[in-house]
Amino acid sequence: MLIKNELTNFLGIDVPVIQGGMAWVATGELAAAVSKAGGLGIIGAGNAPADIVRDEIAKVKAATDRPFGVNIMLLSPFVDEIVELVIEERVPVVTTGAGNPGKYIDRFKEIGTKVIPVVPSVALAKRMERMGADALIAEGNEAGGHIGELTTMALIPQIVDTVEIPVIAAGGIADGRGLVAALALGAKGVQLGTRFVCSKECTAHPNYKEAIIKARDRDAVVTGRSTGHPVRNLKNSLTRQMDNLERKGASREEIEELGAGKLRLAVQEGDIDRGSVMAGQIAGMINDIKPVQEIIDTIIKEAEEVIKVLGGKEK
Ligand code: TUI
Repeated sequence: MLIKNELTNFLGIDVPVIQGGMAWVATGELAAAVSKAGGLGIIGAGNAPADIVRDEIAKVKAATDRPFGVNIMLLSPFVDEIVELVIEERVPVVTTGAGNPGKYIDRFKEIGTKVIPVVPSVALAKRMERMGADALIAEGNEAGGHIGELTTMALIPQIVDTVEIPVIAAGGIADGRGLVAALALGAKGVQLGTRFVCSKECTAHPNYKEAIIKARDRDAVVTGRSTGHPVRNLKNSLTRQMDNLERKGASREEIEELGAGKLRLAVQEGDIDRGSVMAGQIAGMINDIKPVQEIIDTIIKEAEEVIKVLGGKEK
């Protein structure tokens, strides 16, 4: 198999495909399905307290012995209790988002939990490597949810050239072509979010999945730029209301208040007009709901075909 490398060996997975730790969306069901299919499934802790996340960890452990991870969203008020939970449960891998996890890294490493922070810049990549991160997820602006400034195309090679640890590419990737492109830029694997939302095992409301399927190339827009926490989500009443507030020069508090609870509203209640339907720019390319195993198998098959066409040799 062409696709095995130092990252798959290090993580103990079959294919270099990691599932994004999406708040509310990345439940134990989805994470278990991805890990069973040979990738790395990730539970998204989001803004949930430890008791909720503990149940999701139990679901994965009951479904598979394969490695999995928990994503810690560093803006959450429950970060400290999630850190304790992950340590108590000996979760094999931690990814982090929306901040600098530096002060927690040593504690994870002490118990052998692998730490993979999401970084949006070369500066943070360097800092994370110095502080002991095992690998990095370099996430481009094409991604859904909370995003950085740089595109995947520009960010990946710059980070790859700066650090020694493996880099995983995220943002704008949903198929085998994207995987090969990421490998060409020097990444050792990819993280997919939006593609896995439209999987059979994902427990998000059917309306949420349908909104991604209906989305076209320019529908995944950025709101909340003025708050310092820009978010990419599908255009709807909420994004228009956000735009109006921002244009009027509303305060950060006012804009954040409008956004509060809106991801849950879309994911769980299925209110895709007033809720925040976080999704990446690649949403326009996703046209079906497939089982996780089929998503992963298709990506690998496509990637191998692309490599063959490009003149690579199969091992
Ligand atoms: O974290 C994500 N995506 C997310 S988190 C989220 S929940 C949320 N909802 C509304 C507003 C804010 C958050 C929804 N989607 N992706 C990983 C990611 N991390 N993207 C960007 C970053 C990031 C940004 C700044 C990581 C580190 C960072 O560091 C700043 C610093 O403190 O140095």
